[in-house]
Amino acid sequence: MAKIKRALISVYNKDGIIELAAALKKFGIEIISTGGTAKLLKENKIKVKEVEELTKFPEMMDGRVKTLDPAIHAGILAVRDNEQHLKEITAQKIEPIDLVVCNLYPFAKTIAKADVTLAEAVENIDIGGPTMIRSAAKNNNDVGVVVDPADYDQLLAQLKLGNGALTKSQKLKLAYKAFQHTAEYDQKIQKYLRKIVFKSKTEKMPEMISDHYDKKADLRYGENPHQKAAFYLEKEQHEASISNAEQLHGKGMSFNNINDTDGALELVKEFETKATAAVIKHANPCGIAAADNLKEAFIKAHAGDPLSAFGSIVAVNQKIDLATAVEIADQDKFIEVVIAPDYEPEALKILKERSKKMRILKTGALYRNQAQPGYSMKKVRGGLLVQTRDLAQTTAEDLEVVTEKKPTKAQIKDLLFSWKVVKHVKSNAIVMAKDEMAVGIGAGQMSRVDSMIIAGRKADGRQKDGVAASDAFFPFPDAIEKAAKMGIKAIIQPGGSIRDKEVIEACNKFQLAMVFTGKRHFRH
Ligand code: 93A
Repeated sequence: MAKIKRALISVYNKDGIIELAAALKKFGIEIISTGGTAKLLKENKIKVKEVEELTKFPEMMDGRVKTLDPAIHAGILAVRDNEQHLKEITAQKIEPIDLVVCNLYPFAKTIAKADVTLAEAVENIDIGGPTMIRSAAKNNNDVGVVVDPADYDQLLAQLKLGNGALTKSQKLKLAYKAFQHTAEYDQKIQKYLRKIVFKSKTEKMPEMISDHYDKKADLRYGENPHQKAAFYLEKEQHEASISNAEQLHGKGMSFNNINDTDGALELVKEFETKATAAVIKHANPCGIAAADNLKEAFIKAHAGDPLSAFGSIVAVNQKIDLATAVEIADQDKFIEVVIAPDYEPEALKILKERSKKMRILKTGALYRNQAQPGYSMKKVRGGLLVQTRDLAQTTAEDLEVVTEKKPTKAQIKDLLFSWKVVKHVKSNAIVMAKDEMAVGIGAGQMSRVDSMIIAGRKADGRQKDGVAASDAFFPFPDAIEKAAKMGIKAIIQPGGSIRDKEVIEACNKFQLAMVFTGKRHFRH
């Protein structure tokens, strides 16, 4: 293992950095450093080279450009056993950098301040730091990267053991942590900006809405045969939707088909990262599952409530392959509409052969555009209710554990899964899930406890040790008792009832874990 000769230290959080730098010096490591860090180290009698000496540029624009320079990045990225790389850096008088110690501008802390401005937040987006971290992590064969002051002691211990060198596996582990760190950092920025962008776009409701729609087609009839109907499209179409999907096969889409297919498609769109299939009846999911492949997802989705799945609509979020098509085309299943981003040619052939009538729709890349802010509408006699779309997203970090029992990792996965599903179920909605499969759904009841009972009845034992999601808070602890008796082990719900305390106590009594999302997903 090659010894570390040169380290670049550039840290915002300077805790422990003097001790670390002093110890690195003892290994004979040369230290290069940025403005504030170099100053602190020099004040503490540690010899450092300032980055300017390498870049031959002063730090510019209040530090926005300090380390963004080939003198730094070629030094980090050069592959040490690549002669051409070494020749090229030597020709430019650039020396290799073997260790990067860096932590970033405090973006999260900045945006947590009550009166933070956008400009202030943006100024705290670190560019040079993540770039160095990623360079070092990419070249982890030759370079170590430390992003967390809590890892300094371990680094020194490893150097001591390695006689001034790090092993490949130590460097690979550090690289993993580094990419995790920059990914989380970027995600915080994205989330912060998302809030601002979406808010400003949807703040003002339009004065007039009829102008936004054009008639696409007359439909045979409406919800019932004695009603006339037509399909109108928004003039501006961005994201993939039922409105711009292409029909490849089958009978014309009816009013109810369009409505139900919309529900199916919007539901699977929630699950970008995993193969997901949803089975919809009357705009409510009767089954949905995510799995490692689409065939398995479809089988699990259909098995959620096979009885209700008769005459259903199926949406999936990935290209349909032959294996999945064979399952969908199964003669025992009666499916009215299939919608997917795309179809393998032999899959499409099988589906077309299944029935002349079955409608087959293709959306193209499902996640081609981020969800557009837009509106959802409801007709009332003599008027129209218009609201912004329910685009609220919930991640593991948004969950507040309120019970003595904490949910396990597997439960959190299922809680987040069921929470995404419950958003698409008519209120009052309860979704029971296990292993990323909806095992029981209670929809459209006037009392929450009834929805819980129905979900349990549909699950028929499969909910045991599973989780449940409730689209709105529990007004009473009665539904919790029912859930506990049915074997549910964790619950996700918005919280916010005046009886939250009693509801939490009921969970504690039955040793259930419960998390609050702080957001509700009514859908009436
Ligand atoms: O403004 S930056 O995005 N541009 C850079 O080129 C750069 N290089 C390092 N931020 C940059 N850094 C960051 O400066 C580091 O990530 C670290 O957080 C901080 C250390 O600055 P100082 O040593 O001056 O306190």
